[in-house]
Amino acid sequence: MKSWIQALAKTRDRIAGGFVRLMPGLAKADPVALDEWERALIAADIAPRMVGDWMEEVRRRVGRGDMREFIRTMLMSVFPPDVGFSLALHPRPAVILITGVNGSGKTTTAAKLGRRFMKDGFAPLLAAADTFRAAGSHQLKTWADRLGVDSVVGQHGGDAAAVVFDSIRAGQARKSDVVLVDTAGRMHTRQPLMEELQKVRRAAEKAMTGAPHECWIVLDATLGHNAVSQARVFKECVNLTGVVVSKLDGSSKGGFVFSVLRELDLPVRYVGLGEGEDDIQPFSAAAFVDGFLGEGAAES
Ligand SMILES: Nc1nc2c(ncn2[C@@H]2O[C@H](COP(=O)(O)OP(=O)(O)OP(=O)(O)O)[C@@H](O)[C@H]2O)c(=O)[nH]1
Ligand SMILES: [Mg+2]
Repeated sequence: MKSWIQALAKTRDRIAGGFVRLMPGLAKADPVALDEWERALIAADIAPRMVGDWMEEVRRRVGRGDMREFIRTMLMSVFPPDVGFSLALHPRPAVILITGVNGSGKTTTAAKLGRRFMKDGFAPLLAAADTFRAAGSHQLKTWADRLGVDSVVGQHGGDAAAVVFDSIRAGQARKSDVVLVDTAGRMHTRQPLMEELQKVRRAAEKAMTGAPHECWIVLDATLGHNAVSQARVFKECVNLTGVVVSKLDGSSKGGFVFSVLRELDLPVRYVGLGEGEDDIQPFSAAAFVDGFLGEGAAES
């Protein structure tokens, strides 16, 4: 299982030596260190507007006391307090629709979440509603069988909306706690595919009042800030309620996570830290900021 510190190594490596190296210079109000710090933030794919705001605060503060703790608190304040996501607040079964562009990590995320919920004592059901790709449903079914999680699988070429309807009804009959619906990848620019997603959503509503209770988009962290523009289109189309960031471990642009809430008004629910079945964690502002700043950032 990968840690946040390991997973954010590539983002930190973008800045030779990492952020911690710059701290002594900031503490001494060294203008070169300040410029380097600003460039480092931009290189990590943080929105320039946010970097501008931070730099103003940092410049006001440099040379006065412990910069590391000041910066850590400033970065943490971007996020709401860590409360985590609670299935218990939802009716049974809670229906979670997992959406996103091609290859973003939806199927892997659905499987990892299924395992996580099962470990937490819930009864999950994985619904393979990617009927578009021949291997789509098969891939989730393989995960489900390996993890020992219940599943409903759609036929290749079948109607994804029908699979969603059937899987929610199956979840009710089998007394599942949560139905995790894996959908086919779609480009946000392809209108007919986005309409199909709306149809999938309506099928969930028809199967169970109030469903889907959550609709998440999986954002590939290797795309950095570009992933945010995709999410905007999905949000307009299907009323997203949250974000899962995948592949944080493979990304050097992890800084985009700082802009998700401000630009999309959506919480980051979970983060994928690797390809393994346990490499998913509830989003934690403290873990993210410490991973971003590097070893030693937490103590000061
Ligand atoms: N390193 C890393 N790889 C990941 C992570 N999540 C997914 N992947 C990899 O990303 C690739 C695509 O993952 P899938 O889950 O198949 O993506 P998808 O969104 O379902 O793809 P489509 O259904 O084709 O749209 C796979 O090779 C996964 O192993 C992660 O958190 N870290
Ligand atoms: Mg998939």
